[in-house]
Amino acid sequence: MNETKSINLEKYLSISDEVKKALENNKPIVALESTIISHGMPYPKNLETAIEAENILRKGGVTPATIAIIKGKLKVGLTLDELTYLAKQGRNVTKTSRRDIPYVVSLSLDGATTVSATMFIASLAKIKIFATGGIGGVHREVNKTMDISCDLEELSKTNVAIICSGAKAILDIPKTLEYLETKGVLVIGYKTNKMPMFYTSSSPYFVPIRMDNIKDIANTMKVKWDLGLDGGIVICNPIPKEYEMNEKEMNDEISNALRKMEKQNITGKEITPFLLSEIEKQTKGKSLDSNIHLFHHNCYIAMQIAKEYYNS
Ligand code: PSU
Ligand code: MN
Repeated sequence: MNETKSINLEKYLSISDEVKKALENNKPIVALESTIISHGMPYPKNLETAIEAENILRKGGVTPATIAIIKGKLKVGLTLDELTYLAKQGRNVTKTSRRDIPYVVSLSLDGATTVSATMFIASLAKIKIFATGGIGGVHREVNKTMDISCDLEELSKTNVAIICSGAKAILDIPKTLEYLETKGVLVIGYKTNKMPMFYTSSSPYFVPIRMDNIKDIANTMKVKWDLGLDGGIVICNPIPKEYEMNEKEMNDEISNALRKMEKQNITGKEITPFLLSEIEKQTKGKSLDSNIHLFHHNCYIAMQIAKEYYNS
């Protein structure tokens, strides 16, 4: 059974030499997603942001593993050429969640992996830690649309800890927290009692658990998985105050973007990229700057968690 599994994996999975070496030597690794590059930000800022994210990790002695699907191969660790290609292609690349992986692979297509697909591929490569901007969640009009990101389901079953700035303010945060609780997903506020909302460091909603030091977080990860409590962990790291946006202003921008979305009949997986780019246009790039800063800060904290987790 195991043998079949490893033969299959080799056929589909392509791990870079840098990541392979780190895996073999049990050195800290942090996974990064690629939808944030192709669908989350415009070129060339997306490329600069992705390169800087990798640099933050390397500077701290942690190996970055950016994940994407290139010509049907599940890639763990991208070359600069591959990163540049994804950044330039932008939305021409298929936004790939767990659902879309078999389609993208079997037709040898290129896929930018979302949180769910990145977690899944990271776990195939035995990578435990993943940094990004924000996770998907329950959308505000869920009663009408049933729109719930498959990121939440992935978190319920895949053993990867994700460091993010909470869930985007375009979502229904209380319902997202409820869903995560139902699924037994551990949500930790790093140095905060409140659920950060991506562009803003705080919100009216409490996180279930607060932790103030990296050691406690790394130990908690170990205990959870030692006990066979399968599933992910969401570590919420608020955007640094100097980069956050005004909450009231942000809510107005979001309402405008949501109205536009309805008028233009945007549905399904197009919703998140549409809202992000509308908000970016409306705020004249200010939200993009916040997005970049919070993402890099998450990489920095993920670097510290990875070092603690692998070295203790
Ligand atoms: N948040 C961002 N930028 C992004 C995303 C989230 O600031 O690009 C992406 C992530 O890849 C996340 C996905 O997994 O959006 C969720 O999409 P959906 O809501 O369609 O599940
Ligand atoms: Mn959706």
